[in-house]
Amino acid sequence: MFGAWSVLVAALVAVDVAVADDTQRMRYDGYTIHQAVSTSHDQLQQFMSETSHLPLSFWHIPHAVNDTIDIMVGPDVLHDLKTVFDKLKMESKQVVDNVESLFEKERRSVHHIRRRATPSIRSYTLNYHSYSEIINYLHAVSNSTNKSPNVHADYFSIGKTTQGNDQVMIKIYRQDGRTKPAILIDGGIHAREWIAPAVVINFIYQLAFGRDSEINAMLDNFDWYLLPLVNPDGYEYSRLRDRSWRKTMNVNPGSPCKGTDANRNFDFHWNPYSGGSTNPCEEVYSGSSAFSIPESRNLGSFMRHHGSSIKAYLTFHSYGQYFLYPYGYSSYSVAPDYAELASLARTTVDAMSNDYFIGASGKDLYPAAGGSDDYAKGACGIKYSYTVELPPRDAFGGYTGFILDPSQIPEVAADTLNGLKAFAIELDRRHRLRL
Ligand code: 0X9
Ligand code: ZN
Repeated sequence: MFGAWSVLVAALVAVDVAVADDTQRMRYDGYTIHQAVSTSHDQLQQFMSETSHLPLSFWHIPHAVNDTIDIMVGPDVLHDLKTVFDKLKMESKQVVDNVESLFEKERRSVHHIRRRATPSIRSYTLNYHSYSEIINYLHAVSNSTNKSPNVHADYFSIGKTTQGNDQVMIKIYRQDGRTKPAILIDGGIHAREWIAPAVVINFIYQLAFGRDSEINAMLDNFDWYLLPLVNPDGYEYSRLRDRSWRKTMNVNPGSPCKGTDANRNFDFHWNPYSGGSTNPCEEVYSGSSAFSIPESRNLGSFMRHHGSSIKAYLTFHSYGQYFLYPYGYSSYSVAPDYAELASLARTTVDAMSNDYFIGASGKDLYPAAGGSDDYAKGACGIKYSYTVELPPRDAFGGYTGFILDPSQIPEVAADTLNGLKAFAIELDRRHRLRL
């Protein structure tokens, strides 16, 4: 235990130094966020095409008619954006007056909690952490659980990212001589959605050290594969250089822009023209081909190799409070067994106090091809595959989109844990009945 603590303290010092180097950080002084509502499909489509040439950052892509569109815009482009709003007679309001202050407030909060933290494994669950701290945490979890008689945590890499970082997974299981089905959970495909890895880190803690009857049942009935950070390169870039970064960090030959949207790059009905892009400078760039980047390729090959034992896959994103099931590759493609997926989602959401919208990715929301959820189900036969968009929902009614203060982590994690407990109980019931 002492060993794990000293690793932890060393890591905290190293990261503080990195955070102190602010010289190359992208600043968002004078950037504003606007929330608009579209009242028809036509208007939404027209809006997307009229703004396609503008350098906007969509924090919340319009999911449906009457859903909000959250857009971050720089001071130089604000006039052009407002012209489009006026032209299409769309109502909008400015919900953030200075994005840089929002980011700065979060940085201060992270720093403050870090300084007050007493080094312990639990302290990792209460804040956002660097990639190297997350690695140390997973090491510490596996070192301590492996001393207990029957709960094990095996730490391994599923492969390396473009920048040579390991995509680190931990398998948590109870060794009792039974062969069990497995559940795969990941977070952090999108760099800026920090609450997602934080929730997975909290869940790892509960599985490894929580001992209530539901956690015990979760370990009696399933093996758990947990990958808290699918995209460590992008995550580090969002921590140290650009808080709004979504993609991976690969170089795109012939383009000045880096990165691929890993959730557009999986090899199942891959199609940049469906919710993705062929332009490397866009946030939803689908890559030069399916599985062109290692982040999605490695995760995909893990799913393929373990597909027959994995019964469920949950991939955590943010934000909006959606519990989505496949398929997402087009608006016309709902999984044939969608009713079973929807009812398991209903059981899960009923156990949570935050209200989640349940729906089919492509049909009920927006089509986006190349997602990890579609690949898990369509190419690997993982029946229960979901994308979970974590809180907040009303992003600007007190919360601020991806910028969820670290003091909110415990509440979101505890609510998600209640959902996961109900999910595992119901999945086990169906498994036993061979449903
Ligand atoms: O667009 C995405 O990749 C996800 N939403 S997010 O705001 N976190 O970016 C939703 C993915 C849903 N699944 C598929 N379209 N396959
Ligand atoms: Zn996402």
